[in-house]
Amino acid sequence: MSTDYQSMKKMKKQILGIIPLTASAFLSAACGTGQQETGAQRPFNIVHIMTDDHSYQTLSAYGHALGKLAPTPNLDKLAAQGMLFRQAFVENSLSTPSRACLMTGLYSHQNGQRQLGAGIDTTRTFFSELLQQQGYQTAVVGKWHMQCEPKGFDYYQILWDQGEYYNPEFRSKDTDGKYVKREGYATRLTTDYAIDFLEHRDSGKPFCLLVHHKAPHRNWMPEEKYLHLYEDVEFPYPATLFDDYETRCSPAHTQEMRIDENMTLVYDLKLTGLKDIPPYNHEWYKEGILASIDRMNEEQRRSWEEAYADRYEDFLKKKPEGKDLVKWKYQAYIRDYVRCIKSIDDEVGRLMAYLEEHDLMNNTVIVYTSDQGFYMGEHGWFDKRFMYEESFRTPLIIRYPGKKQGVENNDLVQNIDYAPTYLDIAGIEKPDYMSGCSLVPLLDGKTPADWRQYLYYHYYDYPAIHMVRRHDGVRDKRYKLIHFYGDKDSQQDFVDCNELYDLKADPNELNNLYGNPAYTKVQQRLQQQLDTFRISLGVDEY
Ligand code: SGN
Ligand code: CA
Repeated sequence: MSTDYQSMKKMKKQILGIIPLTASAFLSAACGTGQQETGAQRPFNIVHIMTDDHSYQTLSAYGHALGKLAPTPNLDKLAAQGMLFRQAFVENSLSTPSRACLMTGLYSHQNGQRQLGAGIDTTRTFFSELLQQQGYQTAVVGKWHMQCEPKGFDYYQILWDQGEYYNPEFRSKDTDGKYVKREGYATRLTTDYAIDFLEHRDSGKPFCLLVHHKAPHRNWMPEEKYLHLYEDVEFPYPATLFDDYETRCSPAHTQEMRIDENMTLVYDLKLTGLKDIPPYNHEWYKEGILASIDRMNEEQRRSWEEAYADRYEDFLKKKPEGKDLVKWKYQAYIRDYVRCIKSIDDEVGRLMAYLEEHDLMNNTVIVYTSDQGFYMGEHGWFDKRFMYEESFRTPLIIRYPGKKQGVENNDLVQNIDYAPTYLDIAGIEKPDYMSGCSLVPLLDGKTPADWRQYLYYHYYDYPAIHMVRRHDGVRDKRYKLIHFYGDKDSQQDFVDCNELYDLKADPNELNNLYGNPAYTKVQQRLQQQLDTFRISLGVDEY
C-alpha cells in the first residue's frame, strides 16, 4: 500500500512543473465571487465565542444522541436565529494552531504555528489589527494560549496558558504583566470580563469581542452547581467504542488517546482515593488533579469532594474490569464533559441576554464555534488531532441580523475563513495573501457557484502527548484521503501510509479503501487535489 518515499518526492517535482497555472486558478476560484455589498446598516459588531474542545456531538442543535440527553438550549436558540454549519472544519486539530488560523486567515505552515508550543510568526498581521485600524474597539477574554502578546486588542483578560477551571489567573493591560488569581469558575469569569468590556466601551464605535472559553478542555472539571447533573443518565455508547482499527494505517493503532489505556481514573475521572495505589498513581497526572483541588476555596472543595466520593464508592462497589471498565469510564467522562458544556450554554445565554438588554442584537454578528472537535468515545478515544470526522469537524453557528435564520448549511468551510469573514463584515478588503474565504456570501443562503470543493488538512504535533502521527489530507463532500508520514531516516519513526474513505457508505471511517480497485478514479482525483494543495500552498513537509 505504501509508496516509496524517494519516488514520491520525484513525482512531486514533476507535478510542480505542470501544475502551477492550474493551481493558482484553482485557488483564486475557491473563495467564490460574491463579496458583500456595502449596506446602510454597517458597521456591524462582532462577537466570536470559541470554546476549547467542544464536540458537535454535544451541541444539541446538531441532533446527536448525546445532545438529546444533555441539551444546550441557548446554543440551539442561536442556531434557530442564524445558520448552523454541518460541514465546518479546522485545518490542524489542536489549540494554538487553530487560534493562529483564526487570527491570520492562514494555514499552519503559513502562520508558523504548526504544533502546540512556540511557533506563531508574529510578523503576520492579525485580523484584530486591521479592525482596530478601521476604528473598531477590540477585545479578547479567556484562553489566548499562543506564546505571543494579543496583537491588535484594546482590552484583554487572558488566562495563563491552558487556564484553570477553579479560581484561575488572568492577565490584563492593568496587571503589569502579571497573572492575577480570580475567585470563581473560569466559564463565568470569562463571561464577566466579556461583559466588563462591553460595559466600558465607547458606544459610539463598533466592537469586535473574542470570548474564548477554557471549557470543556481536559480534565473536564464541572462548575459546583452542576457536580451532580446527569448523575442518573446512562449515555449511549458510540458504535465504534471497541474499534480494532482493522484496515487502518499504523497511526490509528499506535496513538495514545484511548479511554481504556490513556484516560486516567485519578486525574481524568477524579477518583483521588486511588492516588497512591499502583497502577493508578501516575505521578504527573496525580499532581495535576491535587493541584487543581488545592486551588479551591473551602466551599468549592467541600462540594467537589462530596460529589466525587459518590463516584469513588460506585467504583469500589462495581470494581469494573475489561470492557465494563471502559464503559464505566465512558459514563464518568461524558457526564463531566457535558456538565462543563451546561455551564458554557448558561454563559452564552447570559451574554445574549446582555446584548438583548442593551439593544445590540440587531447590529451584532454572533459566532459560536470551538477550536476543534473532540472524540466522545468514537474509536475508543478522547482528545482530537486526527483528520477523522469527530476532530476534523467543529461546531459552527453564525447569527447575522438580516440574513438567513434557522437554516443549515452544507458547504465546506474552515477556520481560516473567520479572519476574512470578519474583515468582510467590517468592510475591509481581504489582503491578497490570506488563504481563507469570507463566509458572508453563504449567509444569504446563496452559495457562490465557485465555492471551494475541497479542504486541506495538516497535523504536525509529533512526537507529543497522545502520539498522533503527522498527516495531511484532502476532503470533498463525500471522500477523504489521508497521508500519514514520518521521518524516513528513522526506523522507529518512519511511516508512509494512506487511507481513503467513502463517508457516505462508511460515516464512521472504519473501512480504508486505499488501493481498492473499485475506487481507483476517486483515489486519483483526491490525490491530484492533494498534490495541487501542497504545491500551490507551498507545503514543505508531507
Ligand atoms: C494538554 C492535555 C492533552 C491535550 C493538550 C492539547 N493534557 O496537554 O490531553 O491534548 O493539552 O489540548 S492535560 O493532562 O494537560 O490535560 S489543546 O486543546 O490545547 O490543543
Ligand atoms: Ca482545544
